[in-house]
Amino acid sequence: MPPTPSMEDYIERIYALIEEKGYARVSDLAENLEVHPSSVTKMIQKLDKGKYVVYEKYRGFVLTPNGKKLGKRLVYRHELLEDFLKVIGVDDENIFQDVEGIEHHLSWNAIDRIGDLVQFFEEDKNRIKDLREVQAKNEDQEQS
Ligand SMILES: [Mn+2]
Repeated sequence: MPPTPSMEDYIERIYALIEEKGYARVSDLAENLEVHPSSVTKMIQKLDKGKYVVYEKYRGFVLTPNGKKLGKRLVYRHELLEDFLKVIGVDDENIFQDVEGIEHHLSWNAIDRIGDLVQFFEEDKNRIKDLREVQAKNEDQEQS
């Protein structure tokens, strides 16, 4: 059974926390995801059942090799989509929420093609400049 969007959010955040601090606790996750600790505990049990984490009641939890692999991909996906929105000129203040809104709803095929597009723009900064010119033209038109 593939993970639900909410499971993906948890796996992504657990992976990022472990990368950053070496461990992930229920309290860190609750704070990070702005949810009640009891919701975290419930989700951890679900992730344990799905074999993404190993949960030990009084000692916390760790990612299984499978959970770790998925977590790495989910963090990559989030960062790629942020780069993508930045490249296409989305305002900084919208980027995080927009990525949170779309990241669970794209195929890995689409993610790979977006990766190509980001690479296409980053390999030659003139391409970004050309895109910005189109955008400036459109903004002028919107205003007139
Ligand atoms: Mn995310």
